[in-house]
Amino acid sequence: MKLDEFLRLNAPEDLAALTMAISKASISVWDSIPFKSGLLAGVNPSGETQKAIDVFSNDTFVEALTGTGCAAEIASEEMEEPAEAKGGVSVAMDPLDGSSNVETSNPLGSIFGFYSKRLPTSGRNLLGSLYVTYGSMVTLTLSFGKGVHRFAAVREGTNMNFELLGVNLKLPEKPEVYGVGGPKKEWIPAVRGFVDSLEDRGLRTRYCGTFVGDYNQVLARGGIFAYPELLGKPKGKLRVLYETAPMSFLNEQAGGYATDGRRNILDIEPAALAETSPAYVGSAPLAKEIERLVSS
Ligand code: FDP
Repeated sequence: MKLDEFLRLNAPEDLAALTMAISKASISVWDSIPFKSGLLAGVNPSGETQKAIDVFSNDTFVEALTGTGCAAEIASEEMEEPAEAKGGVSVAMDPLDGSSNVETSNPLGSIFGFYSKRLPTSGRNLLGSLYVTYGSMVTLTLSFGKGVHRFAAVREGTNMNFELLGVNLKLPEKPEVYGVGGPKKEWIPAVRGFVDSLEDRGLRTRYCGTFVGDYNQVLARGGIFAYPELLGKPKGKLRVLYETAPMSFLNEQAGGYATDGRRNILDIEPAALAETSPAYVGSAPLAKEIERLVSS
């Protein structure tokens, strides 16, 4: 089944239009990566170097989302202020997740959260979320609150279309992999102890350096991804609105749990667009275990 048909049957009209626009724009982004990698183009609001591909993917998605007439505002990791539009859904996005992977051709991604309220707001106001992976395949994994479904881009003549790859994805019961970001010597003690115990339980490290790529492995194999609280960085690195809340929404729909170490990530009320939080996302028993360890 093609993405547009699936959306017609399973999504409200506005979310369907936004998702179709993202799917088309994601192919342009993917096509452009070889041509726009490595060219410096400034600094983003978090002080990180922007590459030309960061700017291109941001602008491509903003234009596509605005064109649907369904977005109220579009906030992005790459913009100081949201782009205002005339529709009803607030969109928060990380247009190119893991951009430090560009030169090495490791997986990249894009993350989108569809919120019912003006931003910043909590993940409890998410209507749906999706992420795209640019790896061995271009995949689009979405949830509108009724399970998690995945599509893959396939070529048909000169077009690329997204075809259904899997429905009602669930995290496997037996966890197999874990990936933890940040410098190991800066992990708080609870995280160090937890990771040692995962090793003792036979889980294997899988870390590619892109949140969506690493989470994608957790969804397929069971386990946990974390960008934890660090000794000098209590709020971690990943941004709540653009990254951790949309992924936590989807992870919950796949039967998992996501915490900042003290509470469900969806309960965080971010005060600023670029607010960060530690994130422990994956199989529910593991995420609850690290929450107990961090909060005790
Ligand atoms: P990147 O800075 O390359 O965009 O979104 C931030 C992110 O990537 C995540 O995708 C990834 O999980 C994390 O940062 C990697 O950070 P470290 O290099 O500190 O491990």
